Amino acid sequence: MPPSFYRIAFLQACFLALTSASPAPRPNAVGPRDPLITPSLVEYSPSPTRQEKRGVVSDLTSELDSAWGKATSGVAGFFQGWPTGDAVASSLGLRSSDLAALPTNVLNIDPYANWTSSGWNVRFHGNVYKQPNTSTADLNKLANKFLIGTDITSLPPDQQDQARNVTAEIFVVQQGGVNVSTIHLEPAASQGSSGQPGGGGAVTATGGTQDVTLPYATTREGDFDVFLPIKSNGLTAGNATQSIQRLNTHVEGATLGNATAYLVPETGFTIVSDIDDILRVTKIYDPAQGILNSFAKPYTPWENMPSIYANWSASIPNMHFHYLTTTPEQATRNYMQYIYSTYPGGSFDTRPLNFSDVAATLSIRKFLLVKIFQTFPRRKFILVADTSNSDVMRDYPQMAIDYPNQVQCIFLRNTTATDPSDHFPYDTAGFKNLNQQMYMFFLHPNDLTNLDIQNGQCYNHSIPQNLTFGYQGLPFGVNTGSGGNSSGSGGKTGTAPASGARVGMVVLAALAAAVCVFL
Ligand SMILES: *[C@@H]1O[C@H](CO)[C@@H](O)[C@H](O)[C@H]1NC(C)=O
Ligand SMILES: *[C@@H]1O[C@H](CO)[C@@H](O)[C@H](O)[C@H]1NC(C)=O
Ligand SMILES: *[C@@H]1O[C@H](CO)[C@@H](O)[C@H](O)[C@H]1NC(C)=O
Ligand SMILES: *[C@@H]1O[C@H](CO)[C@@H](O)[C@H](O)[C@H]1NC(C)=O
Ligand SMILES: *[C@@H]1O[C@H](CO)[C@@H](O)[C@H](O)[C@H]1NC(C)=O
Ligand SMILES: *[C@@H]1O[C@H](CO)[C@@H](O)[C@H](O)[C@H]1NC(C)=O
Ligand SMILES: *[C@@H]1O[C@H](CO)[C@@H](O)[C@H](O)[C@H]1NC(C)=O
Ligand SMILES: *[C@@H]1O[C@H](CO)[C@@H](O)[C@H](O)[C@H]1NC(C)=O
Ligand SMILES: *[C@@H]1O[C@H](CO)[C@@H](O)[C@H](O)[C@H]1NC(C)=O
Ligand SMILES: *[C@@H]1O[C@H](CO)[C@@H](O)[C@H](O)[C@H]1NC(C)=O
Ligand SMILES: *[C@@H]1O[C@H](CO)[C@@H](O)[C@H](O)[C@H]1NC(C)=O
Ligand SMILES: CC(=O)N[C@H]1CO[C@H](CO)[C@@H](O)[C@@H]1O
Repeated sequence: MPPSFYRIAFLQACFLALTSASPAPRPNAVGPRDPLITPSLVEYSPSPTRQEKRGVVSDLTSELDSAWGKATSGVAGFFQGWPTGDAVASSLGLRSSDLAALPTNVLNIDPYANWTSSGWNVRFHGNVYKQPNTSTADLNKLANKFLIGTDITSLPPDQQDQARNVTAEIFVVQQGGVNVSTIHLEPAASQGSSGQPGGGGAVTATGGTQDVTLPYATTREGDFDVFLPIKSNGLTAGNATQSIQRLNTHVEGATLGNATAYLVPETGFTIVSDIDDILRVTKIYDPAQGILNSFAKPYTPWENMPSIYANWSASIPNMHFHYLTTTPEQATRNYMQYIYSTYPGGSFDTRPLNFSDVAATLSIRKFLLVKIFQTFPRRKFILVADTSNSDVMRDYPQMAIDYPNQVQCIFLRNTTATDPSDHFPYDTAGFKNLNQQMYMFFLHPNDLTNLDIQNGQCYNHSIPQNLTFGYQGLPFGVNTGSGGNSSGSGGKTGTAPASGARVGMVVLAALAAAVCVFL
């Protein structure tokens, strides 16, 4: 394990401890009773003076912010601050005449469409950019900025090639103020043997051939994201079919701008699935590994997760799949390629470029979830991800509260359980008032087999749940929260120090301040 990892874990501990200790602790909650804390204090606090502690803690603030950003948004966090537009042009020394000569590329992200009184309403979204022809030597230099403790030249040739390709995708020059026209639409041919069909029951559309022009130019960052009603031209109405119809969307003049639009009827089930560490092995909680898995190594599925989705796609009529990841838009193409060759076809969402600072980054998932929930107010959603994303842990249960009739199931892989290198704490507080039948923390894809999710059976009774409804997986095995749920087959809540939680956190604050000195 890279030492930097422990550093992040401890910095998180500092952050958590300091933030949760700031309200005055209850008077009766004084006194270090938690046996987990004492041995560590001895082990980790040689002799920093009080004055130094203060200084160190405040000096750490900015580092904490960035570590916290990483901790809370996983790989998306490590990939915080990718350069855009002018920054790329200047870091590559590009002149405007160089740029003018480059072809324009369009990232056309697979849209979904809802049925409205004006007909099918398609959410076109994506990015317009130019990709400079950067030399191998420059790409190697740039790639090394991302790789942690690895020089690109030490990787096998195919991995070097991929790392350069991904780096080249990051160092693109987004094109603001551009009109996106013309987008050609036509019925998508059956996907046949290449990849998997577009979700349960997708059919070849009965019409829809037309050209559209988006009503607004791209944003400063080159993004476009707009709902646009299209002409029927023979399409089946959304209230006259249960099937998903698919249209090819092709942006004129762009060699890479093809995507499939999913015309999704008013009722039915939609899976909203995260990708990293649930559909592919990323290990976002282990920075060096996470970066290698994202930049250089071929994407690999997590265990037999593809067979779970294939079964849901085949057996649940008209299942709509929507892949929602907060990975930056620049990496979208790699994600789409991997997903469409491994999982059922479906619409896609990634991180729009205007969400740039840490606070905005943490609000993306909610923003995108709300958008799809409001677009399909009568569909039921099955939300899937893993415990290492703090935004998931907060937003998924909140969606069940804010849209009580729209969340059918929440499935969260407990990454700590199967991967001891995951030391990211996660907060289960949001699940406190949810019915256990609608959610499950699970260990392996097989735990999801034989569930009757259409009828709301989302909990597999053979998987004990260990929710404390507070922070779990903190350093030293500390949990916070009221615990109390003993569910599953005699599963008992973990080591949650119920009323002593605050005590633990106060002591941890002091401890963490001391520990940070030595990192
Ligand atoms: C289907 O939707 C259209 C457009 O919203 C509406 O005009 C029509 O009455 C609906 N038909 C039925 C059977 O509900
Ligand atoms: C990219 O640059 C290399 C080296 O300068 C050159 O050989 C190649 O033709 C260029 N490719 C394009 C598409 O311009
Ligand atoms: C890298 O990109 C080139 C050019 O698009 C492509 O031919 C090659 O297969 C890619 N390599 C990998 C490993 O993705
Ligand atoms: C984009 O389209 C609008 C409206 O058709 C037009 O006024 C504007 O000049 C166009 N912008 C560019 C950069 O072509
Ligand atoms: C994109 O779609 C257009 C029009 O259907 C087609 O001619 C072209 O070959 C497609 N490109 C790719 C890369 O699939
Ligand atoms: C980003 O742009 C979208 C529109 O494309 C807008 O709705 C959203 O509020 C913006 N988000 C931020 C953080 O600026
Ligand atoms: C269709 O989606 C748009 C955009 O989210 C939303 O405003 C509208 O209410 C939806 N229409 C229906 C009939 O659900
Ligand atoms: C996740 O797994 C870890 C390690 O087995 C366990 O301590 C923890 O209680 C589990 N969390 C949940 C929510 O089940
Ligand atoms: C809950 O804890 C039990 C006992 O440690 C463990 O066997 C089980 O896998 C845990 N459940 C989850 C979802 O991690
Ligand atoms: C529950 O999980 C077990 C173990 O992964 C699996 O064998 C079983 O099929 C699952 N489903 C049900 C309904 O028990
Ligand atoms: C496949 O999905 C269906 C529908 O949810 C379910 O009834 C069946 O048990 C699943 N089969 C497996 C092996 O998970
Ligand atoms: C399985 C189980 O007992 N779950 C319960 C956990 O606690 C919440 C809130 O008290 C209940 O709603 C669940 O049924």
